[in-house]
Amino acid sequence: MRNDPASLISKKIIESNRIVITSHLRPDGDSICTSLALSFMGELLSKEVTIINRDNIPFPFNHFPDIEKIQIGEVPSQPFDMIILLECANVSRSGQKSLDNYFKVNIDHHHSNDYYADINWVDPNASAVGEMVYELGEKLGIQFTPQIANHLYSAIVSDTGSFQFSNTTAKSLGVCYKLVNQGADPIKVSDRLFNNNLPEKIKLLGQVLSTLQMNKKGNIAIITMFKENLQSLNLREIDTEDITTLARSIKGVEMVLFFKEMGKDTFRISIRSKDTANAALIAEKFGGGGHLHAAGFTVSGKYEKLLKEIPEKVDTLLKKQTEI
Ligand SMILES: [Mn+2]
Repeated sequence: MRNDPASLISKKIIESNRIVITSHLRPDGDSICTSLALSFMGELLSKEVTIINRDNIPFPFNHFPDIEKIQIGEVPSQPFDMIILLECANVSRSGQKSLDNYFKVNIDHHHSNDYYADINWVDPNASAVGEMVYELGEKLGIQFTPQIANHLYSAIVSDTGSFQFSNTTAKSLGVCYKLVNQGADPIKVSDRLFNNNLPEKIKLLGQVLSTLQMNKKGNIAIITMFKENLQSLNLREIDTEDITTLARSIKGVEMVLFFKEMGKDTFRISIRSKDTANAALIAEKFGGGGHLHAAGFTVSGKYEKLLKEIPEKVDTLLKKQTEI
């Protein structure tokens, strides 16, 4: 037996009977769909597989098939043979408190990972954990069913932004090619992912986009969502990623600053960036954090003042980045 992490994980899965899978807090499409695929793979091997996440399933994944398999709550402290943590940089990222006595498997495709588990498989070159779990399935000799193929394909499409983000590689496309051959339906998956909007959401998009401001240089776009936008449309929390994507599509824009009013004179600012513009480095300067192209921080102050000051500071920081 080879001793690369994927082979070690497949060996451990074969030896185990009862397996539990969990994802990070505020789980995303990649971890949710991959956990479903992994659970069906386990069942093909006659394993008893349970998925338990700390946080609820967000839209639109809460309407995905098989989603009822995912339990929300605490992983019990004992009765499983192993736990698989998907995209958790450390145990606390899972929000689970009773994992001390577990045999832990850590599968992640992000750079920053604490290598805390008994087997750590961290591959920053993978587009998604969906791609990694496909490889694991091949090692396990799984006959991929259309159901499994659809979940893994959804995971990869979701994490690559429909093959538009920089994590799209020949390998991720190659895995998707195989998944479609094994029964994944790209049209159905796209429909589930993208054609599920409420009319109110589209109205909100109009309102937020109408706040668009550009800095003088034209490399920073600023949009704002006020509490009253949500209230007037009777919306509570809603995924606003596609609004940012539209602002980022403006020619010459390197970075989008999305101001979200959280309370009186308090704003959460989400940063989305393109190419070499590093969103995480900017967010860190303001006490926040995140990834290369997606990060955020919170600020307090009068909106008009922040709207003037923050983009200026961000542009200065961006300039410094290009000087390095
Ligand atoms: Mn992912």
